[in-house]
Amino acid sequence: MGGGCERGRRLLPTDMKFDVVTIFPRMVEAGLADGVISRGIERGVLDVHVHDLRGYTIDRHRSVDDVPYGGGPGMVMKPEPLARAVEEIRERRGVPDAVVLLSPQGRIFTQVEAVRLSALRHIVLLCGRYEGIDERVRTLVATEELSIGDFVLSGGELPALVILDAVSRLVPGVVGDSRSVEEDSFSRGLLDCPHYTRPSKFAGHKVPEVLLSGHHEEVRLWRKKTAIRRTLERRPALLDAAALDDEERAMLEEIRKERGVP
Ligand code: JEW
Repeated sequence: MGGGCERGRRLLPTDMKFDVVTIFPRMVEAGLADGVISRGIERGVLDVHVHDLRGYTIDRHRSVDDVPYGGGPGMVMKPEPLARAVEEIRERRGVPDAVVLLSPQGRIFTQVEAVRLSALRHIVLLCGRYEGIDERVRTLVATEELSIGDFVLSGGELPALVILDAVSRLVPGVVGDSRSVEEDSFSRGLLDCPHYTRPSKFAGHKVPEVLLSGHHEEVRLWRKKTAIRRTLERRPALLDAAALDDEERAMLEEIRKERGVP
């Protein structure tokens, strides 16, 4: 999906290419069909190819897995189809900047990792299934290994879509209004402030008066303060890592005093 496209009037190359290798291509394609990623593809900014791993098998049964050496339950993904897939991608689409193996053993994917990957031009995502992948894929084919968090999943397809979404929205032109990307809570290192829309009274609960007041400076200060309060209450470790400016540090002090914490 995607590729060179008439953006503006000129024929321009895409800003970022992804290749996803999976035994469930329809599952990945379904995740690309709507939302941010499909918009990026339509605009010619993103180019995503999904490859069916079985297309890179050469045996009659199109096997992608086999029993583990040493015995034990479950199956292990064979190295040859994955290595062949990456080799063909290299030949047809150029040498990628990263070959990412999705796995629970990987480094945890965070917004910092998303920003790093968004500076690359071409990323291959390898999705595993079964009990795991032959170790030689990790050492010979992948350039890095990422996990999306400490929970059990059945395979790498959802992690690949998570990474595609988080990285794509950082590519200029994918998200319509670049202000929403800059203001995203994790880019600032704080949780988001509460949001309200009409009606001004719902189920007996009113929208905070300051948001109806039309005082832009007061609104700005309220949003900042509620964001810091929420971060302190729900994710205090984020505050240690956040680079707070003078105003934000003063607010944090105020909130700590209000709560009676030293
Ligand atoms: C991820 C690829 C391939 C999970 C998260 N979970 C798990 C797990 C699996 C097999 C053996 C041991 C643990 C399932 N699995 C994957 C899970 C990625 C595969 C098989 C994954 N990020 N990435 N949180």
